Amino acid sequence: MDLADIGVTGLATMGRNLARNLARHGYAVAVHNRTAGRTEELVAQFGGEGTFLPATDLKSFVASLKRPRRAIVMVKAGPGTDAVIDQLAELMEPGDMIVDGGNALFTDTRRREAALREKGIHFVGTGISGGEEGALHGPSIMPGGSRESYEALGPILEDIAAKVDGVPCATYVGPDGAGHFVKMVHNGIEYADMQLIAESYDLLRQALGATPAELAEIFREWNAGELESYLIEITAEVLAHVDAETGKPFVDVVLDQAEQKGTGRWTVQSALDLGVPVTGIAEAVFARSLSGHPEQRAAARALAGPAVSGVADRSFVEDVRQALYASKIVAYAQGFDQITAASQEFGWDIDRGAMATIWRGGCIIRARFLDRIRQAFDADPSLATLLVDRYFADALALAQDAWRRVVSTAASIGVPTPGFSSALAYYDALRRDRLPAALIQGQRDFFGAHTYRRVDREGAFHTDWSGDRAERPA
Ligand code: NBP
Repeated sequence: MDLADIGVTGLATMGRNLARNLARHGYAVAVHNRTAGRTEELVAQFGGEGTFLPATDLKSFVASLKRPRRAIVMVKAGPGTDAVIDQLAELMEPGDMIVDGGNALFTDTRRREAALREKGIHFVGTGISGGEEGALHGPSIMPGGSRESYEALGPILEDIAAKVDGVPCATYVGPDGAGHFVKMVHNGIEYADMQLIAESYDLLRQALGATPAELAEIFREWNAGELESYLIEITAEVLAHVDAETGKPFVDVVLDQAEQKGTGRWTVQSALDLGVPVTGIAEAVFARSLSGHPEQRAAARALAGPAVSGVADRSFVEDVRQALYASKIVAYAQGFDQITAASQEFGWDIDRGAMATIWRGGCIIRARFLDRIRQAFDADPSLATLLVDRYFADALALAQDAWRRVVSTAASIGVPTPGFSSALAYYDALRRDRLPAALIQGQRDFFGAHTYRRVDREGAFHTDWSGDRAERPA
């Protein structure tokens, strides 16, 4: 019997398209789904695209794979993933590989990898971005796990991944949960990027009184410059779209409550644990949460606000473009800081330039700008922050006046721009010679004897605030 090069179990949107992508690249693909109907449907509809080996149960699925076996799990993240992995592990042998291509939480991936390593099975937690289109035509792929497993899997993953300038958007990320961690941060950055674009739209609409169709044109123009990206491109499409039923702009008939599946929230939770200020991502997650509280918003509608609107002229468009670019640089810099911190914490040794390289195509945050990030990390792999790379430092210097005008205009006309404002605050805080954290240290020592360090001497100190206010070494 002919055996499959690789298998996919879980044939909903993502798994089905990934299996088709593999088959289209000439791999014989074993396919399986808990509910057999999906497997039959795949083979009936797309069987002509390549070689599919359908299986009705996991035992025959595993039996149809070449050794060492490579099985990709594409099921809903959570308990379902555990159930499928456990069943596969029972059927597999040392040296075999289980690839989890779902959006698993990286700590779950670390746990699963450790458990399977005991059995000699390679567990490869893999981030896959690009949605259903990406899965079919070339996603960005972020595999973790052992280096050894990448030797067997890498060539296939690189084959089916998106390509930019001939370079595949897939590479080895690092051990155990590194792949899923990087995918999580990718999604967090996606949240921040979307929020910044949404703020640009809102501000221009309020300050200029521009229509969605006019704004679509502005985003189209922006997409021809340094902001060129998939998210700007689709923003123009969404803004230009007209609702067939009402004839109104689509964006005006959609409920203004943004959904979230959880990867943005995970990114912020992990950033809090790691002590990395990912303010852009956090503001984006919170902005979605705020939008989802209609009762509070209805109650607050009567609160006072400024009586001005339509205050800007056309030069404001360029100001907002600059503010968007500068805030975006900050959001990406913060995301890369989070990757750096986790890489150190978990000993992953992640190559940040390589991550920027595999995000250039296939994924949702693909953008021209990622090439600049790759160049920055290639030039200095130990870069303290992306903001100080020459290209980005110059871009921020060029943008900062406009950025400040945008934030102050937004505040004066009462349009919320948490993304722009917090990015600017982060930029200014990082630049500061002295931060008010010194005062906070004093407060902490006052009420809790938490001690402080001095600028002029080594060691920790405490002041006897309730007594003679003398300072003593702690
Ligand atoms: P879903 O996330 O909707 O999951 C549906 C699949 O999971 C079906 O094949 C279903 O089988 C299977 N499944 C479930 Br639910 N519980 C199971 C269990 N206990 N045992 C076995 N199978 C089980 O599918 P998707 O949207 O294709 O996404 C797959 C993965 O890829 C997810 O982790 C998702 O987060 C991730 N992802 C999705 C996207 C995207 O754009 N959709 C992008 C990137 C990553 P059934 O047919 O028998 O119900």
